[in-house]
Amino acid sequence: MRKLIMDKMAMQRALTRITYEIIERNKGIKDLMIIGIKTRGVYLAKRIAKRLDRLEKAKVPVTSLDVTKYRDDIDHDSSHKDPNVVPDNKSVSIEKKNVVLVDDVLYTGRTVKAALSALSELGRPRTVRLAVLVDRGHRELPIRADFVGKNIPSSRKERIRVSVMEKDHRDAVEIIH
Ligand code: 3GP
Ligand code: 5GP
Ligand code: MG
Repeated sequence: MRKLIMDKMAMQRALTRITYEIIERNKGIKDLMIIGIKTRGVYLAKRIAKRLDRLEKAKVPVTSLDVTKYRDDIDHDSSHKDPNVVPDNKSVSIEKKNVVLVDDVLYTGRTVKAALSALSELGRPRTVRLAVLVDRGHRELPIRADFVGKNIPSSRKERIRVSVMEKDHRDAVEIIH
């Protein structure tokens, strides 16, 4: 069974609110850098960066991290192996930057942990914050998001399907059980 949790408008509003929250927390966009976690986190990161550019009339750098390349996304137990972390652009400087990591769904927190390890290899940012479209609970590590589109309490058996226009030809968040 599938239930629509967020439609196109709800997703847009959530991303807009998160963008304002980022500006407020950062007191502007100085030294801000947006890093999307592949795959869908990257599209969401780009959308947030676009909103930041529009609101603050300046360009905010946006890049991506691949932390899921060797993760098995279907079998959760095997996905708990240490993921291979592949920063897209090793020459990108995160030194003293205020980094905002962006992902579609926050679940156990292991992906974020991998992303934090990847960042520490790239340099020492001033701050790292986390923005997610959906927090579905079930954390296995002491990790939380600073900016949340929507909290969706889920059972472990359920799945959250995030569809983005850029990849899936529609914007939607659904819960599948
Ligand atoms: P993403 O790469 O855009 O984040 O095939 C990978 C996709 O499967 C991921 O898309 C992710 O959103 C989705 N997915 C659905 N359920 C799960 C899950 O339980 N664990 C993980 N790791 N990915 C899941
Ligand atoms: P975590 O590492 O926190 O367990 O899971 C986060 C990553 O796994 C996210 O990048 C997300 O893509 C994926 N993920 C985990 N559970 C779900 C889910 O129910 N739906 C979707 N779309 N992705 C999930
Ligand atoms: Mg993801």
